[in-house]
Amino acid sequence: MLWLLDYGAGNVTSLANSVRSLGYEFKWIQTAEDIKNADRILFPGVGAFGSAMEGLQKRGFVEPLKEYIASGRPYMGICIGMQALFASSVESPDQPGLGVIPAQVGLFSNKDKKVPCMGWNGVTERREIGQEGRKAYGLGEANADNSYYFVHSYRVAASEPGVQDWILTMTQYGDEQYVSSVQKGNVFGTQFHPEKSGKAGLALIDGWLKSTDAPTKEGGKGLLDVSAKPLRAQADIDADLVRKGFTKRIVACLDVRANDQGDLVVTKGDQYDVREAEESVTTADEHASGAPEESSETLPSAPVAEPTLPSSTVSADPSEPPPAKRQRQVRNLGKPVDLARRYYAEGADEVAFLNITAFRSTPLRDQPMLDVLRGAAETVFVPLTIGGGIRDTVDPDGTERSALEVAGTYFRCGADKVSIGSDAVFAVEELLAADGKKSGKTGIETISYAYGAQAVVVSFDPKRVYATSLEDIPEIHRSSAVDLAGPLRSNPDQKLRDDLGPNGERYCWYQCTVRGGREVRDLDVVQLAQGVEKLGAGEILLNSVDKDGSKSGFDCRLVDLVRTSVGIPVVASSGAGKVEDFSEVFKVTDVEAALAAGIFHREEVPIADVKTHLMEEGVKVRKD
Ligand code: 1PR
Repeated sequence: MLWLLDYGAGNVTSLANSVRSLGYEFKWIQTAEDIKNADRILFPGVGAFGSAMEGLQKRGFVEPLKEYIASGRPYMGICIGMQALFASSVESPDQPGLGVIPAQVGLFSNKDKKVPCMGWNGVTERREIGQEGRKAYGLGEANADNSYYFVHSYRVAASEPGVQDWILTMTQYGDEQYVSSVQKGNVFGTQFHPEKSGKAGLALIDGWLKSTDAPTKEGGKGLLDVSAKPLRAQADIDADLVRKGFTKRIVACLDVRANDQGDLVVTKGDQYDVREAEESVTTADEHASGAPEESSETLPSAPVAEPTLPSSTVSADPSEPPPAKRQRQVRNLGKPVDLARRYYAEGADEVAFLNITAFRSTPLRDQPMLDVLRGAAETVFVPLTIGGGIRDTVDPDGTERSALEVAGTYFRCGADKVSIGSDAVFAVEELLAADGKKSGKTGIETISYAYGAQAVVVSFDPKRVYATSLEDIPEIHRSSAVDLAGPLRSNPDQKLRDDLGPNGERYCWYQCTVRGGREVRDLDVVQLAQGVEKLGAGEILLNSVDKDGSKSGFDCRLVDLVRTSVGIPVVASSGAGKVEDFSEVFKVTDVEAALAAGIFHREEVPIADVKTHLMEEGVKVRKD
């Protein structure tokens, strides 16, 4: 029997799903006694080193775990589950680790790179472990360019003395080489998340499960020990790491909402208007099932047509069903779980769900959306983000639900990150009003504290406000204004096509909106970006109301503006129409990821074509 260790933080559902998908059963460790009796243990740690060790201590698991490992039975640790093996971590210096590996976990330098490190990277073996060793650890063929998903700020430097005879694989991020997996005797640990690393990750878990199948308490079959194999030449390792390297991510985004028949569908707007251009007749039955009470798809500039009732159908008899009416239907581009599975199979590096009907009720009562997430997490083994309605809410019965509670529910259903929209704008407004003093109470802060910054994405929905001269822009927003015929901030030599306003305006500033673009606020996109970074967000999903659904390419000036304003990763979104749009945004800006919706939903541009094009253009991407 396989035992999974859950110390109560983060997304352990994904690992459970991946183990199930490989045909293995498991039990959750509940007591110290379970550890004593376990045959093999998988520890999927998420979050911070200190809270993980505290969680183990509180449950009385520390000593039993040390004894278990010393007994020679197989142990696999993931992320914090690997870091917990070390003596200590600079993340929580007063909190000792399990001390199995006599070395310390350190912090990435952010001089030449973004921290947290979030994305796909290659690994290369430290020793000559041969085909047999690669098979035992599910590492694939010798020259396989497998990438794995990493999310972390702390790492073990490859030069750390105490870890030398433990290093199984190494990875490079910026100019640092660090330990991406360890192995010695019965112990195996990965810094990356195999349960979120697509087919390569599943193969790795499968390798460990197969090679530790039916072990005995005395060690049994256990694991192949490769820790004494001869070292590879450092020059070969260096060359391998440079060739593999950190990749740019391609994200598929699904805007999900209830249509007029009450079904959850994937929809897609142009400038956030998700209804068809033409009116059509909605039947009486469809009306009866109820359209959302309030939804975010209606922009002031694109009002939904008022229902018009043909006079011949109007009846005064209340016993008759309500008459048919004409209105613009919500665009239906497919079922959320089916589409998410398709994108996973096609090689998407991440999948994001934005619940755009979330205003109408509290997200925790939205069972269909939670089911979508659970359904997707069962078979989609890349990171999943969920957004929409993540804020403090009150149920109709008066029960208060915090943003943290909403996020926690999503994580337990299989989400890896939550995306906060409107609430982030309000939080930054409060922050500015308080002269930059944090309250500690906003959703960003509470979720980031409990689950780590990497779990908190903020989704921006800015709109351009055009001006013919800089003086026409309010002074407070002038420093973040953009010259639409000028160069990029990050790269003044970069030639970019002019992108003037509808009346030839040369400048614009980017104004933040809330409630799906319906309401503008007196906040610019740089204020928002710097504010959410200060509050503890780990990533920015940068939409553009102007570009959404336009297929005219990403707003590279907007992407560059935000990218150069913060140190956290940014995902460029809105406007992708062809493969060249992706190479443009990656080449002219320093953005970490690019997201598209419409072209993927309508099968106009396959994800594989985007990746092939990027590889041809010399942009590193994950090969599936
Ligand atoms: O404010 O925390 O409840 O979050 C609501 C979330 O829902 C926000 O992240 C907001 O961006 C999103 N949202 C609200 N209304 C809409 C709408 O379309 N009516 N969708 C909406 C925003 C934009 C992107 C889209 C890209 C790429 N959709 O998600 O996927 O623009 O599209 P493209 O490649 O087709 O151009 P809260």
